[in-house]
Amino acid sequence: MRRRLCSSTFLAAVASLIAICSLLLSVVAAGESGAEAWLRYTRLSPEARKLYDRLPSRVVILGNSALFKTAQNELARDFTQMLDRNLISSSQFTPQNSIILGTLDQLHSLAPEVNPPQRIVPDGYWLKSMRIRGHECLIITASTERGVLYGVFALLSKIARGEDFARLDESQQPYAPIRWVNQWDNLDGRIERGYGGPSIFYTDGRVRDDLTRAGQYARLLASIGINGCTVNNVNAAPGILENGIVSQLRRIADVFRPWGVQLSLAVDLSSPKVIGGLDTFDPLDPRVADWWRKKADEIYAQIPDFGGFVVKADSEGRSGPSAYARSHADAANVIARALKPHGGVVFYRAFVYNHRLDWHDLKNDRAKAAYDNFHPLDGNFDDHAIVQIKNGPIDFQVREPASPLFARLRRTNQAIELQITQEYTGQQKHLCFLVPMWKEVLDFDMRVDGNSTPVKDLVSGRVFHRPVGGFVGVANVGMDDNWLGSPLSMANLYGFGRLAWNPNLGAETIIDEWTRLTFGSDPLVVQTINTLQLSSWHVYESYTGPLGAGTLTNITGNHYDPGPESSEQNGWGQWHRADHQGIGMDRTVATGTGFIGQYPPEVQKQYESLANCPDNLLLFFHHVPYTHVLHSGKTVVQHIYDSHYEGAASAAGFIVQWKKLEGHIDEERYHDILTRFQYQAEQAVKWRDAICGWIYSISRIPDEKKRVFRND
Ligand code: GCV
Repeated sequence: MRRRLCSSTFLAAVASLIAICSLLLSVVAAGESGAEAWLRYTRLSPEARKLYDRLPSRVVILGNSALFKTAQNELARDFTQMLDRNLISSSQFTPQNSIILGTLDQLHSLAPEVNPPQRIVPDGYWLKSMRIRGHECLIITASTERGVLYGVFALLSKIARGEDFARLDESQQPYAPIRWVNQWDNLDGRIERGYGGPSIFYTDGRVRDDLTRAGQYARLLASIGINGCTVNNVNAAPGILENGIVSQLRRIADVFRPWGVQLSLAVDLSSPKVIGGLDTFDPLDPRVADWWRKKADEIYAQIPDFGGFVVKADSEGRSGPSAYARSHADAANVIARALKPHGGVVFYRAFVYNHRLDWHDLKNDRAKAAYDNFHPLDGNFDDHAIVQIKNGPIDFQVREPASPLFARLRRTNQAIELQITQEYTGQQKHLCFLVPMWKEVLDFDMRVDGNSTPVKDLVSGRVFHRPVGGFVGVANVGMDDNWLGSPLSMANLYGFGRLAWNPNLGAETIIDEWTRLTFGSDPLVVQTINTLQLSSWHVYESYTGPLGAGTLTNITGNHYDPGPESSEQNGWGQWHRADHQGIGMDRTVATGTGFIGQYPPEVQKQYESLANCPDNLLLFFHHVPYTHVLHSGKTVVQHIYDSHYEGAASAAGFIVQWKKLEGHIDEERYHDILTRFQYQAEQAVKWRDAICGWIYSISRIPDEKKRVFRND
């Protein structure tokens, strides 16, 4: 009997051991949805935890605002998660080892000897290990409360990535004050060009009751230093400014505020007429100015930290100042003046063009529109207005040169608009890490007045000493667990934030941080994912649009499938001008549209001559015969064939590389991403065959490697 009991106890113990093991296994196997993005803060191994043994367990919070509470909670929660340590919080410094959170002013009253090595600008922070009254302290300080929160996130990121720091003395400053995202959400809950599910803000014409996701989004944004979010589509419904909606929007601002994210709104210029009951929206009419003033006052009464407005006017059918023969500066200024007393700003988009261009006229060129519309107005915009300029002169294509307008606004605030949502770059179904592309634009030297003037210094206001400027990213996250629809695409949101904070960071550094935070630090995982991400833009470009050919995608439809013929013979102006003799837009000053003349002289020189123009932008600037020989020694047509075959092969290679990670990351994300790569590889073949077949059918020049046969 005793023996039987023993053996049954033993069996029960084994059974429960198996149950525990399978539970543990299922924890690993169940995987992750991606909802935590780069803020997973998983438990570090005992060995890795040792690195942080010397960090104090006591945290002193010198302020008591909502932002400080956020910082304190974030620190406490993530210390527990990562280090299995419970921090003891206090609002008083008593002499013992402590982590101290406070603004510089607060800190000075505690320890006047604490002096940062340089001035800390708003939102910047300083992490400093030092002895205070004989005790080891780690100070997280800043000139503003938001900066302290950013400092906390910086410390947590270091720990999550296993960075070995014994002592810290690091100050970080943002490159520019504007680091915002735009969401193109509609009140009905749909998102224009959103690929991550419905809106996290709205459903059925109203603000959602449950704004948990909006709060989590603000946390993600704050963790990478983003300080503003425009919560509705730039194709704005005038109704967004109705009183009933503004009081609902206030709830979004309330969940943003603890994270230091300011809410802003896209507005339609005709609002004074459409919802305001006036018979005009003429920006120079005093009644219109009065309407905007009162509207701003009303909003600030409800949302005291409101950021401002974004305006898309006279573009793609939107109303605009042209209705009253007024200028864009008139339109921007009437709104800027309403916002100024409250400290708000208006972003006026330079994305203004005629979408009914006559395509028969070879001199017409949509690329010229932003400069033509805004350069003559330089100096006419108020200080509280910022001209928001898309990175390229067309519209977020896979390869465009930097917009010349960046170099041509000397007396106007500007911000660059980058697109995180992958409208023309695979819609989150294809891997396309955009940081290398953005870096090319931000680092592009415009040679203004013959000096080094990279775009990042123009948009941040450094070159022309503008009071404000910066970076705007069109994010379009949605209700999908992983925010953008694909876990790997979140690297673009992370990368945007990191570049907006510091455009001098390398793409390699950014992706390495992101991969470690998102997937952990297994060397195989880090190396594989970094390599995939860093090659992905080039791969996507090679099978969808090599040589700067412009839009080969379905322009009149989904902006996703191949559709090279749809770009031509319509007024949208995303032309590639392919015919039986050659391909490319002639934008030269000598024989073409003259677009190149909008750049400063040294840049003009580079692009105007076929000999100097880089291959990857050749067809953006020149119309050449298919037999034109590139710098690489290949003909244009053969390059197009080869590029598509190489691109499709590389996309297939993504699957092979990814499969090496089986068992190294959680199953859920492993399988999700594997399925995406399998789909991408099929789509790459579809693109390859469509574009190669089309090029062959118009050029009639066979592929030297005899792979292309279609469309005869
Ligand atoms: C919000 C492109 C997009 C539009 C977008 C527009 C813009 O044309 O396809 O969906 O509209 O850009 O940036 O205003």
